[in-house]
Amino acid sequence: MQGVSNFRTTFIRGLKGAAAGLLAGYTALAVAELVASLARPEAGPVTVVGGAAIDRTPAAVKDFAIRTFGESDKLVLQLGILATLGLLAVALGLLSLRYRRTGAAGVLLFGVIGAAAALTRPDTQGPVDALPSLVGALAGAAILYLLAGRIVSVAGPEPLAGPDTAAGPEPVAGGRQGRWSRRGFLAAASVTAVAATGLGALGRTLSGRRGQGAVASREGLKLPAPASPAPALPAGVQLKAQGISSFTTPNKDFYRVDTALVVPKVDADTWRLRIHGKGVARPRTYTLQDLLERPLIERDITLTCVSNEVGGPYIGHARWLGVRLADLLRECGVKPPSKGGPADQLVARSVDGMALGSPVEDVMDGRDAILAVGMNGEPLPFDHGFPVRMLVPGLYGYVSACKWIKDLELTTFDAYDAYWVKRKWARKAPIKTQARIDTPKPFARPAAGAVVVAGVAWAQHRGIDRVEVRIDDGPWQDADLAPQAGIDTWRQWSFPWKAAAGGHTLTVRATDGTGAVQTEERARTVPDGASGWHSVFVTAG
Ligand SMILES: Nc1nc2c(c(=O)[nH]1)N[C@H]1C(S)=C(S)[C@@H](COP(=O)(O)O)O[C@H]1N2
Ligand SMILES: [Mo]
Repeated sequence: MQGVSNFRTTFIRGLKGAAAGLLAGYTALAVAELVASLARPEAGPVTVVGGAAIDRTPAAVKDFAIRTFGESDKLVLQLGILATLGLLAVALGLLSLRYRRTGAAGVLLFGVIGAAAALTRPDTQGPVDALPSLVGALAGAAILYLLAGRIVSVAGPEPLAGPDTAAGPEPVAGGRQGRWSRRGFLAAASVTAVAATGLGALGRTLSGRRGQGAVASREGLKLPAPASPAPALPAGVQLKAQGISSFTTPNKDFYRVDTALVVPKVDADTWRLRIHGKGVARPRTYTLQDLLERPLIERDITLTCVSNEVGGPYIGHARWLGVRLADLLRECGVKPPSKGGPADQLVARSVDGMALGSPVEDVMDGRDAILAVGMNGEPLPFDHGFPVRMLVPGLYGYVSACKWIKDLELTTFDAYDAYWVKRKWARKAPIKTQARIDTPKPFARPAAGAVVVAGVAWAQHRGIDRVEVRIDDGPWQDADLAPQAGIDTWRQWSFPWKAAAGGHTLTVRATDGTGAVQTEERARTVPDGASGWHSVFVTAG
């Protein structure tokens, strides 16, 4: 009997310790959330630790995360951080049963780690970013210390052992009756839970308010008509085949790849773009109004991510509206290297500390490199870079498509490595020719007989001249091509297949506008984009 009761006592103490740890962690995060809402929402502990983790993630792991979790990769990361913090909080709670001060100090240590993460983020605004983690940790440590002091044996008074007791008088431990203590703990724990929830909710509300100016500025933005409209899409760019991609990707379906755990909400009214650096004879800072007063161009451009696997989903097409980037650079006195300019790299920086580098030569060679303000007829969505982003047809997004842009610096590739280049991705990355089978899907079971095989092919800024399909080990056969909208866009294709019953491998390859056939050689996405032919296995029956 004695053994059972002892076990029960120990078990209940353990539960309370774990609860105290979790509540301390919860309080720390809630208080940090509140402080962040007053200081800077981007400096919340989960955001900065997540961001620091992303910064330190090797290219292969980042690619694995994108591949495995898709656009939920950030959610998975944040849940992972919360789960880890939860486990550590339980451990600290149990530790505090014996070593009260050490447990509390442990909570403080996490605050220091959070602060360090905040201060090493590329978009850090300085010491203010350390505040949320530090103040939150102080609150969490205090809560753990107080709650641990209220945990005593349920069976009866049992003085806390350990160095803390030896070090000095403890306010609550032992002494009083067990029942009182239990109620004392439950009451303190409940008050803590309610108070922390309230503070956290207040923080969330305040953070939400912060973006309201940006939201209002977006709603108030009227996009001017383009001086140079996009040519009308030829009839038939969109094939009718069931299951084929939409030629123009609706904004809400457009893929999103970036490192931002909190989507930047930039107020268009206070937004500025600075152009400066090597060989910039007339450095300048533009407001959004300055840009909107210029003649705008409208262009159809297909954007692709370097992390897109063969057959992958990280490609989208939109009609963009904005200013011609080369004109702006010329106005500032910039010359491309071929005209004697000293800078060969254009580094675009965003409000969230991202830096992407593009070849100046490509930006100024006559292609429609654009500082976009509009996407498919509306201002850029926040997810896609409001108020202004850059696009260079023919280049993967990570070397061209800076969202939430605020600064353009002319420099050299020798002098500076941009964010992804520091992480093993190539300095220069033109988009590789690719074709994708959209339908039938892998492992589909179409009825034998007439089956439409269809999909998309792309080789931005070179165009697509030909798409061929191969059934099993048969000969390559020409697919039917939809009209080409332009060399900067993808192109749809279809192939009428007479499917014999049984399993078949369908393979596709494209030829670009220069006559180069898409390589069969398989390459992974790192360092400069995947290559190889897309194939799907289907069973006709
Ligand atoms: N500020 C910022 N811009 C960015 C990125 C980023 O992480 N931060 N990612 C780039 C990458 S890798 C790609 S593929 C495109 C994706 O643009 P989208 O999210 O609008 O599709 O944005 C580019 N611009
Ligand atoms: Mo990308």
